[in-house]
Amino acid sequence: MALLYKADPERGRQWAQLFASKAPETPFRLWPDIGDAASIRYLAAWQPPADLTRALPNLEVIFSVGAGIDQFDLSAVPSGIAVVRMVEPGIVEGMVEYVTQAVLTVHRDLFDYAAQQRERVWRARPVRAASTRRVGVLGLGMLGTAVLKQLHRFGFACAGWSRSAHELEGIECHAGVESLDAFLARTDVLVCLLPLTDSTRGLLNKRVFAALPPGASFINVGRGPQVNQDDLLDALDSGHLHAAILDVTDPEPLPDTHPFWTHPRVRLTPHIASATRPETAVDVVLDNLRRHREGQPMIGQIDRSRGY
Ligand code: NDP
Ligand code: OXD
Repeated sequence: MALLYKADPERGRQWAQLFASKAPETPFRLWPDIGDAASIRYLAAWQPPADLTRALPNLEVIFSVGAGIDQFDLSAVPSGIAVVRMVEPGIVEGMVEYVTQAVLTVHRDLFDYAAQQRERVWRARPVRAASTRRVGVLGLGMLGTAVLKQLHRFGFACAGWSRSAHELEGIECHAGVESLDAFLARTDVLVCLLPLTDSTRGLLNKRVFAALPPGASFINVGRGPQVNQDDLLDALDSGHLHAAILDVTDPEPLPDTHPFWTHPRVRLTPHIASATRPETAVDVVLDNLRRHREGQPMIGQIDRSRGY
C-alpha cells in the first residue's frame, strides 16, 4: 500500500522525511524511483505519469499537491480512482496574505504612487476608509471564504459570488449566473478565486469588465485561462479598469513580447500567491489515507460532475 510522490523533487524530499517520522509503516516512493508499480495505491502529484492505468495498475487515489485539480486530464483517470484536492491550512494562510497585500496595494493607491515616483512627484492623495472600498471575491470556497473574512476584519465592504448559496456573517453573498451582474456592479476590487472548469474558462471577459464600475481593479489568483487577456488589456488601456494584479496568466510564463510585462498598471507575480506546505499537507494526506482505509469520505475529494 505505497504512496508515490511525483511533483517538485525538493518538496518531495521533505514529504519523504515527514512520512518517515509520522507514518513509517506507509511505504513512500519518490518519482522516478517507483519500485514495484503494482504496490502503489496512492499518488500525490501535480502531473500524473503518462498512461496512468498502465503505469500504476492498482492506483486507488490521486492527491493533487495543489488546491486546484485542473492540471489533471480527468478523462484519462478511470472513475474508480478518487481525486482529492489539497485542503490544508498552509495554502490558506499564504493566499490570505497575498490577496490582502494586493487589495491593500490598490486601496492605498500604490499604482498611482509608483507612477508619481517615476516622474519624481511627491504628492499626497486623500486616504479613503476601507469601508468605502467594495471588494468582491469570485469563489466562496476554502480560499475565497478565508480571504473575505480577513478583508472584512480590515473593514472593507465585502461580497462573494459562488455557484450555490452561502451565508457568511458581514459578507454579502451572491450565487449563480443570474446574480453576477449585481455582484459586479457593486465591486471596486474584483478578486478571482474560482477553480478552472468548463464554466469558468474565459469567464472574465469584456462583458464582465464592463459590468464593473469605472476605475475598478482586478486581482487574479485563480487560473490564467479564466481571463480573456486581450479584453483585460483593452479595459485597462481604455481607462475603464484602473489596475490588474495577476499571479496567474495564460500561458505561464507569458511570452517576452506580451504587453502585460511592461504595462504600468499591471503587476505580475509567477504563480506564487500560495503553495502547499509539506509540514501541514502531510498531516492532511495521512488523515485522508486513514479515512480511505476506513471507508469514510476524504477531505477535498472532488465531484467529477462539477469539475472541482
Ligand atoms: P474550492 O473548491 O474550495 O471553492 C471553489 C469556489 O468556487 C466555490 O465557492 C464554488 O461554488 C465556486 N465556483 C466554482 N465554479 C463556479 C461557477 N461556475 N460559478 C460560480 N462559482 C463557482 O476551491 P479553493 O477555494 O480551494 O481554490 C480555488 C482556486 O484557487 C483553485 O481551484 C486554484 O485554481 C486557485 N489557487 C491558486 C493558487 C495560486 O497560487 N495562485 C493557490 C491555490 C489555489 P460553491 O461554493 O457553490 O461550490
Ligand atoms: C494550487 C496552486 O492549486 O498552486 O495549489 O495554484
